[in-house]
Amino acid sequence: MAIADPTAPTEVRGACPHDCPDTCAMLVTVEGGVVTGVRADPDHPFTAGALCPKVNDYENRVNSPDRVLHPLRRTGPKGDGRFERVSWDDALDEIAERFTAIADEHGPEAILPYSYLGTQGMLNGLAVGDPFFHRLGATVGERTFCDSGSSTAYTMTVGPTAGMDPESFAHSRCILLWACNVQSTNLHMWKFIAQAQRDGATVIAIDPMRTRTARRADWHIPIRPGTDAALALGMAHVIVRDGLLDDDYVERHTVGFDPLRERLTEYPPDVVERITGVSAADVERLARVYATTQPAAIRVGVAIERHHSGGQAVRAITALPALTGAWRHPGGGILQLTHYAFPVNGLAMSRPDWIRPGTRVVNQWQLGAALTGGLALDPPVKALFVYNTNPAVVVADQQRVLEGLRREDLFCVVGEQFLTDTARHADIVLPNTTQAEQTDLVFSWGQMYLTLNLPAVEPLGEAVSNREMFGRLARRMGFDDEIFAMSDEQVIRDVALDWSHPSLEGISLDTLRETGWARLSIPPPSEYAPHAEGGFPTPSGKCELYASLAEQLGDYVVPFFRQWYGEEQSGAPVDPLPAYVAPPDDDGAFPLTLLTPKAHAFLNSSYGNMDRQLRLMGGSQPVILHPLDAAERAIADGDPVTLASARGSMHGRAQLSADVARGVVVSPVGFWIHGNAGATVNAVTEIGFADMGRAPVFSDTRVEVSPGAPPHL
Ligand SMILES: Nc1nc2c(c(=O)[nH]1)N[C@H]1C(S)=C(S)[C@@H](COP(=O)(O)OP(=O)(O)OC[C@H]3O[C@@H](n4cnc5c(=O)[nH]c(N)nc54)[C@H](O)[C@@H]3O)O[C@H]1N2
Ligand SMILES: Nc1nc2c(c(=O)[nH]1)N[C@H]1C(S)=C(S)[C@@H](COP(=O)(O)OP(=O)(O)OC[C@H]3O[C@@H](n4cnc5c(=O)[nH]c(N)nc54)[C@H](O)[C@@H]3O)O[C@H]1N2
Ligand code: SF4
Ligand SMILES: [Mo]
Repeated sequence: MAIADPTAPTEVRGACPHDCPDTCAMLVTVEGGVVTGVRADPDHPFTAGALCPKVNDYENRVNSPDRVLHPLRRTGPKGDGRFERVSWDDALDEIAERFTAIADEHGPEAILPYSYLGTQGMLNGLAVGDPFFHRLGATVGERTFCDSGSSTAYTMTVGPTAGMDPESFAHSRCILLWACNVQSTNLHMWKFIAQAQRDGATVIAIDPMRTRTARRADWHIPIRPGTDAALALGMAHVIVRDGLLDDDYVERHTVGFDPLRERLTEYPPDVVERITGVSAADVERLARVYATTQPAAIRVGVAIERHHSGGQAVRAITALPALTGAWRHPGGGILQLTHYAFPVNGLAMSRPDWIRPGTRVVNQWQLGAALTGGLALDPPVKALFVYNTNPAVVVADQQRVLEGLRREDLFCVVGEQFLTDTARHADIVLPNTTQAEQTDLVFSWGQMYLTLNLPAVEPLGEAVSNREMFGRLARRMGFDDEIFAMSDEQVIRDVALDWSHPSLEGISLDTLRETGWARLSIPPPSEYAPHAEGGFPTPSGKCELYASLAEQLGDYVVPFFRQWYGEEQSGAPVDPLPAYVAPPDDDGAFPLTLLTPKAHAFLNSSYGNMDRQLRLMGGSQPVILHPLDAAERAIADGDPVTLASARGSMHGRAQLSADVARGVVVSPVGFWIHGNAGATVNAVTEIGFADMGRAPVFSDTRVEVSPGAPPHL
């Protein structure tokens, strides 16, 4: 693709690459072949305004002196961070030799690919390495870090539907922000919520913490973590009891209402109060406001799934708009993920048909166990290839992950932009481009626009895109399949999307070159009511209050999260009716609950190394607790503290705030280990899976906070 003229200052159209629902349209300023600034495209209805505090100085990420710009080979002990520069040829030779030797000796399943959404574009994102690793015969890495549990629950209820258009929230009269910190994690959606609020809508935030979002709401409901299923079922109880149902909608567009009504008898408001900490009066009021103020919209956050009962919470919440008929109106219904609206050609991108029959699947959340013998894998993992993710920071069981990464007999390759805590452990680091240096086409999981990203400058140093990295590896391994040789443009035109799909009518690579982005060919937000007449893409075509898929498959993982579009996998039995299930009892040694939400100025662990963003986050890992909980422990604001669970401990800086409920501790994810005394929140978090979709349960972590640094530091 054309590179901008390197001499004149110019603006190039881009798309923010991050794993964020907003997928902003960026304008990248280039002067003399150098990126000198970025701004939000003012004409883009969703992005308009400013970029977020993470990305509004993206030029500093692109031009950072800390970028990895050449292939590196380790020279010191693993984790030490000492490397020497090597040529691409030498790096590729070494990888090919080691992979071949390991495959010969142990079988190719001894190679574990490991990736997530460091960049989200269709070319360089989730599926980019899959064809290579499937050809190799490597173990399949199952990616259920994020939203797999929610998506399983949501699709078993209403099917893979994009649900509400976020822009149609401007037409809502009642908005529930349920476990979603919009002001930090979905910033550009706020203007539509604010518009509705100005027009008289009631905005309600349901969150254990009084976040910057909750502060702007008309009503903040500080719920006990992990109990949302009970609250939603309590609301449904009141709605049924008080005759607030939309009988006609329930009759025509749902299945399973009778067994659900039976189940709801178990959730009267007083029982719900005992489970959730929300008073019975508030449960009643919430149910009435929600059911009687139409159109009513729900924005459900990803955070809700990270509890033992997380899937069932999403099931119960997703049932609400069908019970009240909220779907009838533009501005009514529920918004979970919009990506179902994009006809992504996952099968052609990921090539699950190349997976050799019987190849084992390892869930990426279990990396620590997989690397240290905990899963009793045969053959053991002998090689690890990490790209688009930073497991040393983002995955639970951190100390075992680090122990595994330090294994001298593990051949580890990391594709990265920076020397992350993970990359520091690599034998070979391969340099990857930023979004300003590559071509991509980006779908969104939080709005309805397709966005083209054009390269603004030549790649810095010897950095290459993920696509080019896997193209080079494939050629070195002798794989001659067409996909590895295709140009980016060819992939966009022929592979990435089903361009014949009605939602892409009038949109093509050529139109996108002119406009940069395009709204999908769907009705405007003021008219968008996709389920006004039912039509849910479930087995019955109705909203399944009693889920036939739960009955058939139990705890399955929706294809998007398994392989891009692999087979659905059945698992442990799941109650086909929503229910609240308490987390396992602890012995009382850890009286507080830890939440590790997203950092306002980081994108997961990205930007955890950037000065400005780190300063915005206060410079070091905070441990936020209620002043009364702190006083009981003789902890003052700013004190060094130890945060400990049955899993492990870490060091942080106490921050006292009545914004967190008593009994809850908040410590955001994303701070790097290096610079934080060897451990961050995932050294402490609970391991294991929730009730659906193999979502992690790290928000069911019981902890204690004590003054001072831990003895091992
Ligand atoms: N600034 C920023 N934005 C991001 C990201 C980032 O790292 N930083 N990451 C992106 C990604 S990958 C994702 S998945 C999304 C996630 O987006 P969100 O789901 O909004 O993110 P979280 O911060 O994890 O959680 C949101 C809120 O849920 C609350 N919460 C936690 N447990 C419970 C519970 O049991 N019940 C209720 N009702 N509330 C609960 C937390 O207190 C928090 O305020 O954000 C995306 N956007
Ligand atoms: N305790 C706790 N743990 C969590 C969460 C939480 O809320 N609390 N959130 C979970 C969730 S929702 C998610 S989505 C995951 C996110 O976890 P990750 O997807 O691992 O997110 P990041 O930490 O930002 O890591 C992305 C890495 O990819 C790199 N990268 C960016 N672009 C490219 C590229 O083009 N090529 C290559 N090779 N690399 C690139 C970045 O530099 C960065 O180091 O974390 C999960 N873990
Ligand atoms: S991280 Fe999200 S909010 Fe920030 S610029 Fe990117 S898409 Fe927009
Ligand atoms: Mo995520």
